[in-house]
Amino acid sequence: MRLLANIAALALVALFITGPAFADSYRITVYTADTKKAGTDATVKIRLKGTRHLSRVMILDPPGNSFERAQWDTQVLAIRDLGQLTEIVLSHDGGGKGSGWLPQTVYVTNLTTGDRADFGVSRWIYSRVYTDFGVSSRHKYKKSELERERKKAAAAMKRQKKRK
Ligand SMILES: [Ca+2]
Repeated sequence: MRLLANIAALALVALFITGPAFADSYRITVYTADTKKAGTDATVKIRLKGTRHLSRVMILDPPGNSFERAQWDTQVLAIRDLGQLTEIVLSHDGGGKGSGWLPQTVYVTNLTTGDRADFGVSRWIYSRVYTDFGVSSRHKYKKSELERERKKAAAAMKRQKKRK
């Protein structure tokens, strides 16, 4: 039991050390295609792969009715610096009616460093199928632009909260 307690204590310390203070803000922006039945109400998950780390599988749940046809959705997540992003993995749980989902593009911006990776998706994501996409292009925001992007991200989150 003491060993277990020690492990638990260590885990807590590790959590504290690697916690939000050391995390970067990642803005994830998704555009769902303007195609019949492209939208979904399923619980969408994403995993980010970078040159340094692989994130855990994270639930993407932007405020409001997200991932509808021809709609932009934005969410900001705190994740430790993954290095240069190389890949994303998309999936969903099949929830809701007609859960098939057709995202067109996913932009992932590290709002701390100003690095944006763009992913062309345009492929149907079906229930419990993990589909990975390689980076299509990259962009680096200048310092002045980055400030604007941070404000835009905050505004987008607020707008969506109202829509809910
Ligand atoms: Ca939806």
